[in-house]
Amino acid sequence: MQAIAQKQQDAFDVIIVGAGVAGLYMLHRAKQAGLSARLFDAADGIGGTWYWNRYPGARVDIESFEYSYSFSPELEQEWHWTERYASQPELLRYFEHVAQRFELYPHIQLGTRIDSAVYDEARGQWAIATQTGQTYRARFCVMATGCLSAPKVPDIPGYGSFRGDCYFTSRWPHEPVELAGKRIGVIGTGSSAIQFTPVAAQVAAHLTVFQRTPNYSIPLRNRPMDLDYEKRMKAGYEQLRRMQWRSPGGFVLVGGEPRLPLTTSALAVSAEERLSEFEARWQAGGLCLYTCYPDLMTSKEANETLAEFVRAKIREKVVNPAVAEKLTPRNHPILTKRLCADSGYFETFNRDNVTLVDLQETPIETITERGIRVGGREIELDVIVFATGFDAVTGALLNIDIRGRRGQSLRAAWQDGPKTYLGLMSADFPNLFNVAGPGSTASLSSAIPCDEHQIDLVMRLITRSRNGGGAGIVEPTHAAQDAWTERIQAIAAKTLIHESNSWYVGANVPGKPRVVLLDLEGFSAYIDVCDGIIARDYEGFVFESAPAGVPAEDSVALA
Ligand code: N01
Repeated sequence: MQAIAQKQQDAFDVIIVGAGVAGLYMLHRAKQAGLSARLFDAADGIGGTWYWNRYPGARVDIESFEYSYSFSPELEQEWHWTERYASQPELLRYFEHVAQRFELYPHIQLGTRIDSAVYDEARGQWAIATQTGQTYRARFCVMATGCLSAPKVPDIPGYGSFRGDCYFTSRWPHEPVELAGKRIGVIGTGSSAIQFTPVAAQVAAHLTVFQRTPNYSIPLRNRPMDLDYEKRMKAGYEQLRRMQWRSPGGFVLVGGEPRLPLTTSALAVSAEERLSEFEARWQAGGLCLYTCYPDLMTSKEANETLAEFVRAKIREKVVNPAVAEKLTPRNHPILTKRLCADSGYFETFNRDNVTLVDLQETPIETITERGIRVGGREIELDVIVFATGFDAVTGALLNIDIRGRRGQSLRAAWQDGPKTYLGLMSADFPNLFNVAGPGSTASLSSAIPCDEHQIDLVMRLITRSRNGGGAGIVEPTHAAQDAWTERIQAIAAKTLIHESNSWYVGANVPGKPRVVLLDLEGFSAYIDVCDGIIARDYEGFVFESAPAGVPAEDSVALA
């Protein structure tokens, strides 16, 4: 892996934190615009999510033709995906190829954790400090730290006392992990666990799944890439991208055909027609049930039709009716937690070497030296895998001590919940961009198009901040920020999102304010709002003139 040689330079036009999907594209755009840039990442490799989440079974659940960068038609044509839904190793190879192809590595500094970012008002610059005490300065700071990148520390009694091997899916080791013949316990039944479980079951002596909340999951139906399909997709890329950017989720393929979401209510059609639509999408695989009827997220009655459809599928798949019932979600509407897409998850519970422990019946009493005690009995294990999720959306950002104007801390400003304008910037934190931040459509929509769109907007804001003698300083107004923050909650209030204790509302992290973290109106609506704001000369943003006394070498030289 290449990383940059430590140079003397410590001042840049742009500093980017995070070498994942967003950080890499931001670096590419900054370079293209002639800005000096450095990208830092705590990891020893690039790839962000796909660097860390390398557990067996990890793969994307949006088709790779859609989960890939759209900014370069040449890249689209030359890259060959070997499967419909790329696995983690292939995704990592893709991002490494992108970094190589667009000559990003010389600007990337790996193995460097950023501890703080402090705004120096006199100079109109950010001072970014690493864990090892070096400070770098930049006019613009782009946090591309990811929505699902700060692992949640499990609040489980006895955590730390197990003498066997412990792994987090979100921090899976880079060395080979021996799971064959082991007694494995996996805690959690979210997307990560649902991918890990079927793969681990194939090699484990015994696998015990500790389930607190049963989850809805749809078959992924991954398969090797068919060359005719690849040819057809590559020939139609332009139209596919256009449709992605006009869709609420940033993905449109249903069984290999691009389709925009239906517009009729699920309740306006006959039960027969509805079932046949659900069945077609179930057979198509992946997350396309998201793009089905528009009222699935707003009407309990409509939602229940889909939930019941999936429950029936679980009963069909799981042979033991008592186990099937435990695996059946009944306490939250479907889609109000992130829908999972699996490769044989429910069928895994038909295996002799797999046991389900329902933590609602028998909660974990404690983790012991030898295993996990539930319901008064100790389940002995060799390996515990924590698939317990993330401090989502705000976690990674707030792990950095960010100080804006007057030394104000972002943690304090967001103590009752995050406040942003467009999920991108906050008042009193000039020139600080949080890509896929709270209040954006990130994570609800496909990450790559959302990140590309937001970064294009960042570049426009940077450019606009220099126009007409500006100093390259941009910041949202408090009024615009308050209106956006209220808008996010108002949109959410019309949906069923509050009916589950998900990371979407911060409910998975004890003490986190319970507010909706994302813009539920969706990607295309978000693009329309941004276009309107740009057309009204960046309504809601203020652009400053240069602070007096800023040395010339600190000023931003934009092409
Ligand atoms: O995390 P999660 P994840 N005791 O928060 C359980 C994306 N992703 O890493 O539901 C016992 O979904 C918790 O139980 P409960 C995707 O956006 C994408 O799986 O809180 N159990 C839950 O079952 C996803 O949504 C892909 O009751 C405890 C699980 O741990 C997001 O990342 C793949 C517990 C956590 O589930 C996060 O997914 C993987 C405790 N103390 C992830 N604490 C793909 O693209 C937590 N749990 C395919």
